[in-house]
Amino acid sequence: MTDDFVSDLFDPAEWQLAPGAEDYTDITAHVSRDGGVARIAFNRPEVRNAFRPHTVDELYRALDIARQDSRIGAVLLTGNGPSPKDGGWAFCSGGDQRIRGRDGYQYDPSTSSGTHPSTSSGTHPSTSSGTHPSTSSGTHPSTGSGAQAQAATGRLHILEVQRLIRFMPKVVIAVIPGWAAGGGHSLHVVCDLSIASAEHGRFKQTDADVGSFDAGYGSAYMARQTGQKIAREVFFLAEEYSAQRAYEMGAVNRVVPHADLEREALKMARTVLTKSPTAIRMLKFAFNAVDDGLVGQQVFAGEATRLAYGTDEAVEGRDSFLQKRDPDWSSYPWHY
Ligand code: S0N
Repeated sequence: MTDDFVSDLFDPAEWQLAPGAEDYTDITAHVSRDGGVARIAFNRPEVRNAFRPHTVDELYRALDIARQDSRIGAVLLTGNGPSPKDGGWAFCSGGDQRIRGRDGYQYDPSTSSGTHPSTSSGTHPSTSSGTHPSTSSGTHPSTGSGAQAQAATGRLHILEVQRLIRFMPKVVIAVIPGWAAGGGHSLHVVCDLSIASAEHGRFKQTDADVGSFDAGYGSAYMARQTGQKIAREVFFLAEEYSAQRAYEMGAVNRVVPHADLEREALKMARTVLTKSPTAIRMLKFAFNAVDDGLVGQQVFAGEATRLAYGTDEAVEGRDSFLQKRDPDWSSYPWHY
């Protein structure tokens, strides 16, 4: 990837290449020059930014690098454009239908022979800290060696990207310059905030047209956002709707002139950066918890434990054990 041309809406004065981004082919990844915001973009505008397995590998990697970068508080997820073919704009049009197999895997002729680039290292970056909720086995499912890696090459693991967005303690903003369709529509649903181009922002949940269905966040969580009737209409009728209609549904936070889209998105991100990182982290996991069952409770509880470890009371518990004495809780009242 070079910085020669990224997207018509991309302002090179604001961004520098993200670590490791030189090798990406299907996405671009940048960090703001002031360090607090990541910009990650689908870069297949000729197919309305549809994703193939390799795209998903790169997307997961770039998001996870942003997750682990303690300078970054907000991520812009967008699609580069316009299409060199016809000038059309897209956020993302979901799974690349040209390579979809009967078994739910994707068979990509350009990557299915030999070792998939993202599987060659054998260890997913998110496993280095060992405890990310989306990687409970400690090894990313798309990694491995030999036959396992070969099989993993075709797997459409976009749902793992959804979980990474959901569980990363940073604010992820969907910046929608054009079509959000199918699995691309679901990605915008799972992002924390959405901002869309007034002129080109278009939404269509095509899953039922092509025989796929996001029965998780894409549909059920959308119903939480818009109400059941609207979400069912979006899925059952698969009609096109505008950015303004998406705003009226409660599916989009802001609709802005196309030319201002990335500037306004960056402004939103920078507003987030003025807030307490711990407050944002706890709020995001609190918003999630109500819909995420025991996993949501576990993530929120992990954060509560981390905060508790910072108190003198918890230090007394640890020290009493290490000093082989009874703990002295007398300085810590039973507050009401
Ligand atoms: C986005 C739409 C509505 C845009 O319409 P418009 O503007 O008229 O453009 P087109 O002329 O249709 O498109 C321009 C070029 O781009 C190609 N293209 C567009 N989308 C895709 C796509 N998703 N895959 C492959 N190519 C795509 C067009 O073919 C055209 O190319 P040329 O110029 O060569 O003709 C419209 O394009 C549209 O409806 N697109 C399809 C949207 C769609 O149905 N997406 C898939 C929905 N399902 C999912 O995303 C689920 C994926 C998934 O999560 C999954 C999970 C597990 C297992 C498998 C899958 C899986 O489905 O793979």
